Parts: sequence; C-alpha cells; structure tokens
Amino acid sequence: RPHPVPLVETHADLGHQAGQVLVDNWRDTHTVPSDTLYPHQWSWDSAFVAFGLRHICPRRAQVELETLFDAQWADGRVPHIVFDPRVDADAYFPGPKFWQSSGAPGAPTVETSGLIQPPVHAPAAWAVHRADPEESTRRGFLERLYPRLAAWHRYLATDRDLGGRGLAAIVHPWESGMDNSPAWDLPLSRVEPLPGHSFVRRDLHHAAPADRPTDADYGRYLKLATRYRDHGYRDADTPHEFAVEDPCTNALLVAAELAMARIAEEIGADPTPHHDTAARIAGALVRLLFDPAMGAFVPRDALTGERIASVTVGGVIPLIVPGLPEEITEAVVDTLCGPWFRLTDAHMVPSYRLTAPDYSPRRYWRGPAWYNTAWLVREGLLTHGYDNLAQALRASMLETAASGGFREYVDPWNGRGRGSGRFSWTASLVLDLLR
Ligand code: 9YW
Repeated sequence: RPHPVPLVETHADLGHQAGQVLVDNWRDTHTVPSDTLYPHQWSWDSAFVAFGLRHICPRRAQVELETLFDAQWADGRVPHIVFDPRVDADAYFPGPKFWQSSGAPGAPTVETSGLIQPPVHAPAAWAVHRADPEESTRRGFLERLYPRLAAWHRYLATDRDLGGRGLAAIVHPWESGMDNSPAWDLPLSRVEPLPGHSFVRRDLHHAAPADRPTDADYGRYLKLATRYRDHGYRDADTPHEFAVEDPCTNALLVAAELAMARIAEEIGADPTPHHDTAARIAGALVRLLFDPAMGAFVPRDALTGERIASVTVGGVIPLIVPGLPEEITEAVVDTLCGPWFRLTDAHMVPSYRLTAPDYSPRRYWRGPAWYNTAWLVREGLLTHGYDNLAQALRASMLETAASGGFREYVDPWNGRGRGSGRFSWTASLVLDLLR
C-alpha cells in the first residue's frame, strides 16, 4: 500500500459523525444521497441508508423504505429516483421535466424517473425489522411492505426477463447503479448519442468533470431514456437498444428473494415460492454469467446473447449468493485477492480491474472504490466463511472513512476521497460496520 491512511484510535467519533450526516441529510420522509449533488430520493441509496439508520432511528429507517414504495408503479417497478416536489425542478438533471412520469400509464402521482436500480430493498426491510421488531410489528411494517416487495420482484423476474433466460435485464446503464462502468461500453457503443448541445448537465456544478461520466456518455444515456419514455416506459413495446443481464442485479435479486422467504415466515405467509425463485435465478446466474476463464461473473447482452468480457466489481458481488458451487466461490475469492482487485492491500474494492489499460483511479465507476460495493463484497465473504478477509475489508473501509468527509468514493491506491462529501450511504454503511 503506497500511502497508508492512519488508523483511528477510537471509532466512537466516527460513529457519531456518521449519525450526524444521516440526521442532516434527512428530509422529513426520506434521506437525500448528497445534499449538493443528489437532492431527491434514490432507490438503492435508500436501501443502503436503511441499513445504517436502523441503528439510530429504526422508525425513520422504516419510513425511508415506505416513502420509496409509495412511489411504486402499477407494474411493480420501483423508480430509481423519486423527485421531491419542494426542490427546484432544475436542481438535478435529468429532472421531472425530462422523465414526465406522471403522464405514463401506471405511474404514481409523485414525479419519478422511469428506470430502476438494483433490488437491495427486501434485505434492508428485513434488517430494519430485526433492529426493532416491536416497533415494526406495532406499525405493521413487514405486512404492509411484503406485497409491494413481491410485486417489485415479480416485475424484475418477468417483465424484465427480456432475454427469456430466467434473468432480469437492465435497459439503461443507470439501472445498474454503476453508471459509466466499462462493462456497458460495448453495448453502449451501438447507441447514437444525442448531441451535447441538446442538454445541460447539473452534476458538473457540484463535481470535477474528470471525476464524472463524459458528455458522450450522457448523450447516450439520454438517447436511451428518451426512447423508453416515448414508449410510455412499457418494456414489451420499447425497441430497446440496450438490454443487459447484469450479474450484480441478478445476484442481489437472489439475496432479496431469500430475505423475502424470511419475511414471509415472520408474517405467516408461505416462504416456498421465494426459495424456488431464488434457486431458479441463482441457477441461471451460475450457468449463464459465470466465466471460469475470468474467475468472475460477467454481464450478458440480452439482445445479442453474447457475454461481455469485462470484469468489474459487479462481477464479484455475486459472492453474496449462498450455496454457490465451491469452485466458483474459490475462483471469485482468488480474483478478489489477485492483481485485479488486491483485496488485502488496496483501499476497499476498486470498481474496475486495477490492471486494465482503461482503468481510471478517479472517474466514477471506472476505478474508484465505493462503500456500498465494498459492503456487499464483505457480506459475500461472510456468507462463505471468509471471516479474516471480511475483517480486513471492514478495517479498510473504516480507516478510509476515518480519513475524512464520508466521501462518495475513494482512490483505491491512496484512499483519498473523491466525489461528493457527507455522502449518505457512506455514513450509513460505516455506522452499520460499527454495530
Ligand atoms: C448520477 C445517487 C446515485 C447512485 C448511483 C450513482 C449516481 C446518479 O448517484 O448516479 O447522476 O450519476 O451512480 O449508483 O444511486 O447516489
């Protein structure tokens, strides 16, 4: 490790500061990911926030998820952004004027985007319940959320099985939560971008251009989103130019169905269908997306049927699936510990292979290490009994966080923070690690 970050003596201050970030980023009914860059509610951010918030205010953690699911669409989709009507409509681009969701069939009255993000919500709901079962039961938290979570998972497993292979497809890079990941370069290259002068980016008011996706990326993102919008966000009717089976999204769906089984048992419903769905998706994930030559999972283009030979952090997160064949678990752990991710001497887990020629230590999902993905990798290591590696990753996350600011992501080589400061899921997941 070239420039180690000094280890903090005590974590007490860190926990206190993390809690303060969550208190400050709370907006009556939900938490904003960042006060400056992201002033609305984001889907998977809320799930990650709930994991930490439950330790300091379980009631708020419940409300966080309830607010998100109040914006669920009739087809079951949970939108990736729920817009806060009190915030200037131009504060974030693309905002409500772009998405025009309330005119779409089955959309809620509150303005949202038409896209989705990875399904971390059921595990979050289960964790929130366990933090304060009495309050949860008193409020009927699980009973009310369970049918909504079921509709959300049904949407992913059926409407989004665009390749017909038993895996959910994402129809936009934003849906992966890893916007400009190199994994999307190939399918995205087929999309003709909208010209740069046809939109005004807001993200560059709050972040360094070198840290963010490029204008050409944005031109393609907007092209795809416009086409989806102009087809009423109806999956069957949209001639998708981008449809990819993402290993991370599908692995999270397996974990989410297993959480649903627990929730079902708790409220007296039948867990069997959830176990069955989890087993079915896990089977397809292993059969179709594991690449033995890479020692990792890779995405598959649902339009061409071809695997995309790109290993990113999304390709090691499937470690969270319990019961993987042993040779797969071992191969993925070897990949994590090898020169691509250097689990034991890099800071957290880089979002992209450290040795890739187009690796970038600062450009968003093309290199920097993120707290949510590190937290998921740690969960995966614990799932398969790699307790020492999980412990080392925890220490790395806490050390890096202690060096300042609860930043959005960090340079894996020197641990230096980048992107937005006082980032909610960073604070929340640090808090969760401290409990
Ligand atoms: C954007 C809010 C979101 C995250 C995504 C991340 C980023 C939005 O921020 O996307 O404008 O780039 O990629 O995972 O949910 O934190």
